[in-house]
Amino acid sequence: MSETSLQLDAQTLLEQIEILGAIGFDVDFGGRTRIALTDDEKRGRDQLVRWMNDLDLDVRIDGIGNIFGIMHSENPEINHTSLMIGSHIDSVRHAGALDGCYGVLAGLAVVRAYRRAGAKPRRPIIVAAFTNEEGVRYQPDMMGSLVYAGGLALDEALDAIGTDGTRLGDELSRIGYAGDMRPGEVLPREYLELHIEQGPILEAEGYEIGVVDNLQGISWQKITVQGTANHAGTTPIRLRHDAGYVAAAVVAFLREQVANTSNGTTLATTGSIRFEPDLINVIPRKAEFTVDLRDPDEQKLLAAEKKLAGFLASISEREGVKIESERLVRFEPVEFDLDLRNEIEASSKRLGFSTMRITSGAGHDAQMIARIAPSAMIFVPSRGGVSHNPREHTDDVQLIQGAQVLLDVVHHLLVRT
Ligand code: HGY
Ligand code: MN
Ligand code: MN
Repeated sequence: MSETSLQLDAQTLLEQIEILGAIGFDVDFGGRTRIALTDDEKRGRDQLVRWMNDLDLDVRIDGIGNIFGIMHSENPEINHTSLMIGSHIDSVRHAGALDGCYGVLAGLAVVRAYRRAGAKPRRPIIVAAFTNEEGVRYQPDMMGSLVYAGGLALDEALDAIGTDGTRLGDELSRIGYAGDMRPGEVLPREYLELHIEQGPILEAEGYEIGVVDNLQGISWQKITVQGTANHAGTTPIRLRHDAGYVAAAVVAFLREQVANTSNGTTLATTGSIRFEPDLINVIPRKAEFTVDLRDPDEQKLLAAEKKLAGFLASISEREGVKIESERLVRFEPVEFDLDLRNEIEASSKRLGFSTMRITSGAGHDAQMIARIAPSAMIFVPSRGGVSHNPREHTDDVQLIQGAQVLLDVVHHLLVRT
């Protein structure tokens, strides 16, 4: 079958992005919220399964709720022969419509091209939507692909307690996605993930396609500071054990002494912070906050973690507070498969699209699948580099270009088989 008979149905891809993007949409604030295993995410899952059934895919759900749509081929064996195209459809709060969803729906578009050409691929194609990629309710992030890749035991994942106190396994059963397939029962021969860059580089440098060389390391901690509540008006500064001040000092330290001194490679973020008793005239007795550290270089990420630990020890001494740190996530940097990267570059050039090699700042399911199969990612530009935000945007023409590259790479991988 020639590549010319494989035509991307761009219209349906764009329509499905819009339909899925409407699920969990917040008319007041903007953006959609489909946090893992919530009712809205279930609605998104149900819609995806309907679309997989429309394409006559063999739909399987595994024990952590990963959804697989299998397009069988002449070869009845699907284990270690399949080409997997995946990403996620869960979101952060008030998210854009593209993060994750674009890659899953582009996978359906690839299958649709084969169906429309009346062609059976030489090897099975599997479209995957992994559970809880964002990790904002249950940690770690990329959880479904991590369990699938054997990096986290299923039982441990099912017992994860969310930021809302719920148990992951109970929620998975409640929404009806506790599947019977054993995670990892079917492993791919290779894995591709098409994703928006979520950063500013492709747009700023003027390139159409990002060939992702590697993905930076990620370190997530939850830090709890125990101080002493006291009166804001009567307690002299020198007598305070102020958990609020300590938390703020740590956040400032991370920016000034960790990120700013790393010549821009180490990123430090405190995305969530909570005080108790959280009252205007009471010195906080307790502060709970998160730290997200990232760097493409493992040694520099270790150095950043060490610097933070040293500062926590010294400030707890100085301010007479107790500080505990709980590790939530720790993933080392990942290098993607060179052969697949070259295929992505060759397809982009065949299609006349400019490419640049790029590092992924965000975590992705591909970094987990890279543990068990050759994996690679294709990026398209994000307007203004904005993501995890209702303003996330990529032009239709750019979305279509990315999907065309994906289809071309799949065709060439299956033809060379
Ligand atoms: O945190 C990340 O980079 C991903 O969006 N889960
Ligand atoms: Mn994503
Ligand atoms: Mn994301």
